[in-house]
Amino acid sequence: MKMTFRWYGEKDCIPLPFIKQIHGMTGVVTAVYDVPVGEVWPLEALQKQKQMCEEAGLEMEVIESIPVHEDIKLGLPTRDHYIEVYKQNIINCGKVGVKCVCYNFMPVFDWLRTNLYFQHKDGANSLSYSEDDFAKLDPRNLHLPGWDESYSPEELNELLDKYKNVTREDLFNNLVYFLNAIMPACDAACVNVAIHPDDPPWAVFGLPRIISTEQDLERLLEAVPNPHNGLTFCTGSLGAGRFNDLVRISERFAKRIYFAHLRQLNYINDTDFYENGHQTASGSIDIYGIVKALTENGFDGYVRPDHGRNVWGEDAKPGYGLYDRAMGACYLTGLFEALEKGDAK
Ligand code: DNO
Repeated sequence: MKMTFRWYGEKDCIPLPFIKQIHGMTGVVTAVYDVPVGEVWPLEALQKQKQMCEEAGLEMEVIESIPVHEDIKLGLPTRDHYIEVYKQNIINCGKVGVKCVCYNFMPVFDWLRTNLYFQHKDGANSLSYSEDDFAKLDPRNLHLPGWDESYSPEELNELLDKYKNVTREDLFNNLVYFLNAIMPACDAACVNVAIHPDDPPWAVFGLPRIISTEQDLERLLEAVPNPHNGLTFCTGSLGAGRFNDLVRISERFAKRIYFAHLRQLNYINDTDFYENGHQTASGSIDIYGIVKALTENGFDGYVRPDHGRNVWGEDAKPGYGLYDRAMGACYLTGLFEALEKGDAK
């Protein structure tokens, strides 16, 4: 296990030396942020990013994410061009020592929450999700909390129209096509790709989602058995679906989980939840059981404390403050140490 911390590059308000001060931290998870989706990340940009990390005593072995162009998800004839670009990005990542690339295959939208500042009784705040609030959103006129509004309303409408006839099956086939096409680059560069599950793990706005359940993960690994094809195990994403047994998923797929995002959720009712500090006692996700299942079943990947709260007056990028993620990292490092040494058996 290697403990890592997400760092949003030079624009992140958290300086690298602060991350280094968290004991047990081996490296950061980052990306090249200023190149549009579907273009090659210049090798120099990756080298510069790596150098900054190394100067702070941190590794840069995980990239989150290289975004997948929508034409690839849609299966359009232009996808082959964007796949070539993706392959080049993997090769460039390999050249600077990256070992794992996280990506997702969610159409149009990435993670979705309805409130970025859910107030806790103790004064902290965190992200939360309410089904009623979600139902009020209009995907064609959207101002989503945390969504970067990277499309103009016209572009968004055009894109949503393109997905009208894309079924779950089509999307899955397009994912398999993409993975089979990039595997030779992964083999050559010694890079694992690790798909991030859907967040939340169900279809939203009528758009299909295909990486939401244990069966979805199994199907994907079977369809593309190359060991460079693996998983990002995000407890906050899969855990939003009460139907997912996260301990079982950890047990079954431990060896193909190359990257674990450990995040705590507190269920309010059958659909709604808020995020919380990482400790098992702080919510509905059995973080201890998950770490135990991972360590006992051959997990040897990267871990990062995922979404934390804003505490101690911090007003950080939602989910990505320093303090609570640092506390989470220390808690998780302790759990892993005990379980890897077998003391907790
Ligand atoms: C949210 C993140 C996601 C994740 C992407 C991976 O906080 O976990 O945005 O980075 O889905 O491609």
